[in-house]
Amino acid sequence: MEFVQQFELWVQEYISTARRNPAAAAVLLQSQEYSLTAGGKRFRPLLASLVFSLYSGDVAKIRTLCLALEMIHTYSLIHDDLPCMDNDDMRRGKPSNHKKFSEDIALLAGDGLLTDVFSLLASDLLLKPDIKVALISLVSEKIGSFGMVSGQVRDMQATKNISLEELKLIHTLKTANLIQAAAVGAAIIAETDSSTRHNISEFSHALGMAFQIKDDLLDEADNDQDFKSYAFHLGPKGAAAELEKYTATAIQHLELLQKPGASELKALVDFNLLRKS
Ligand code: GRG
Repeated sequence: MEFVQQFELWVQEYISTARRNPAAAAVLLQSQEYSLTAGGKRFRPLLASLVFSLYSGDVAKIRTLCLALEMIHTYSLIHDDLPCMDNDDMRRGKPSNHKKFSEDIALLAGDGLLTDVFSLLASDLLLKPDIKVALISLVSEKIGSFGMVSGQVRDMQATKNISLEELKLIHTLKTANLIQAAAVGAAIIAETDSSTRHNISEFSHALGMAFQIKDDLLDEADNDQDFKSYAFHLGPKGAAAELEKYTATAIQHLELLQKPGASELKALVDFNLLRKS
């Protein structure tokens, strides 16, 4: 079975288990399900699965990490769309969560998704305790006050005078950090050595930066006037050159892994270059 189909089954199982919990408020679960199943690309779980499969075939071991990544991604999008943040009415061609439900439910749906990640990771019976602690530590570091949340605050506070250096930091924290958590989390579960993990960390940081620049370029029509985009700072050609640069760095680090199976990861790097959404 293709990994993404497998992942969709895991999401459905997760939703069914949540529904069986008598404490859960029905509307909260409906709101979470709405955004968890709204047609995301599943890029971060796919990345985790491809890194993991370089070292192990026991795919059940990355189920929780993959669910956690998508739950965090979903929470961040729900909150990002709220009127107090980006105030977006639409997401993935559908009404954003707070438009479909309400602001209070959307806020709490995100809070619940984020919190539930940690109980899921802590209670996974397939993972050894030291691995669970390492995953919880990695994920919380990448998305918390010293990671994605600060990226969002820096983004909100950015002004027209923002430097390219600050823009890169925002993109590292907002976007690359969760992509790194996917790849490094998979390397932790696969119990790889520290030099392998270092390469995977560098690879995924470069991929994360490339992912964000591609996103900027896809939105180019809106973005060349948006001072928070690479296109604004470097022009479309300069932004495309940065995309090439980060893509090449990602591939260099993949090659250092010296794994024939890394060709699938290379295909994912290329997918980012060519993607249309
Ligand atoms: C609210 C704490 C908090 C953080 C929000 C991640 C984020 C920070 C905001 C979302 C908006 C944005 C442009 C984020 C950058 C990352 C990015 C390119 C997200 C889109 O990811 P895709 O393309 O989305 O994987 P799909 O729809 O495919 O799941």
